[in-house]
Amino acid sequence: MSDENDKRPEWAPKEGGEGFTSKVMAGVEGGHDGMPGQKARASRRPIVKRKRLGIDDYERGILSGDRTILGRAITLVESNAPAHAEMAQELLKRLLPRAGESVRVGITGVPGVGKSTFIEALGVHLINRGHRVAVLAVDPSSSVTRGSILGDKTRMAELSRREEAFIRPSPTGGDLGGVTRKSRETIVLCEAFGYDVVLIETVGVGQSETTVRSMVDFFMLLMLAGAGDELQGIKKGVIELADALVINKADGENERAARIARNEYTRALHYLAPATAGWQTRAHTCSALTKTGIGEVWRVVERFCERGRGGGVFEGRRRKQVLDWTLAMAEQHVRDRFYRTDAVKGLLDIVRGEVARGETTAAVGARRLLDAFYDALSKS
Ligand SMILES: Nc1nc2c(ncn2[C@@H]2O[C@H](COP(=O)(O)OP(=O)(O)OP(=O)(O)O)[C@@H](O)[C@H]2O)c(=O)[nH]1
Ligand SMILES: [Mg+2]
Repeated sequence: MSDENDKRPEWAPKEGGEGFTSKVMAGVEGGHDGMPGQKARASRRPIVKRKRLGIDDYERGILSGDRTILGRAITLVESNAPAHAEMAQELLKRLLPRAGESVRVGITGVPGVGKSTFIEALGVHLINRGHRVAVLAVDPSSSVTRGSILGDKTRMAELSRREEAFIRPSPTGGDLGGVTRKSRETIVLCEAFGYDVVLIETVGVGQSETTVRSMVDFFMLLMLAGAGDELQGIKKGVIELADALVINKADGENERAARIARNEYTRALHYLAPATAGWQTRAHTCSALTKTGIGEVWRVVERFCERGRGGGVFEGRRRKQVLDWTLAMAEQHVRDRFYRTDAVKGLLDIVRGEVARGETTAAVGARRLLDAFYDALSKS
């Protein structure tokens, strides 16, 4: 067994291409990286430590279309080490002028609705039309449900074999704020690299829909028709975030039910405030499995972009997103600092008790905590 594929994680399909950035690669191969061409027997070779990359290597690699370097740059922005953070921010600053040229599409829906299958079908459709597609996943609960995100990759076997596609699983670990930052920065890297469509899959868990909505231009909710209450399983409020509802699995016996559901949703949507000003959200049907209706769904996205770009809605949303994000990061920082301050920690239980017993008013309690906080800040 000296096949290089053996070095991949067990969930990776045998034919998976470079899109599987997390595959384990042999350190040295014949003809690779300017090494003299020799018959590499990868499995017997000791794994050679990868060369450390400097900021210029990252920049050059990304701008020249080196997907291995893109993968490593994403690992860099995902790192929680302070030394990496500084380099990552410098790299992002350099690449920012080249980012922003893509359409960012968020795709959500309950587990099993067919998101990964849909992304596979849509991704291949887009590549065949000359696009370059990056697929990212946002899963704030990934430390718990890691299995499902890894499982996704096998559902995208065809897409992952295509040169023009890049698939990156969800960043793991950390809170929602951390995952959000990593995903947003990964989008910048992918755009600078030249991907003009970024598809972001998220599982309908916790706050992930709102998070993904805040980083995409177009947000799509995949749904299923049929059995009883059609709203079942979909969290309240998620429909209001969507620019399109897509009823998947409209194939075989399910096709008729899907059409009926589409009409019902389209009627109901008229009574909801639109997710995007000036855009009427509608319901559509498709089958990710038979690849029917995929082109139609993409035309909806294209229409949305044409309209949005013309009226400035598109740019306005992006500007607002980046500003909101800036402030959210600053607020998060202050909040963390507040709760990590020893003087505040020491006082918190006391104030809590006094306020609960009605001995102190809320305003006085807050004032005491803030005084302790500012006092500690001025001494630090
Ligand atoms: N009949 C039919 N089956 C489909 C269709 N799309 C997906 N499926 C099947 O539905 C199952 C779940 O599909 P996935 O693409 O993994 O669903 P997902 O939404 O990504 O699931 P999670 O990642 O677990 O949240 C698989 O068995 C697919 O083959 C479709 O259009 N028609
Ligand atoms: Mg999936």
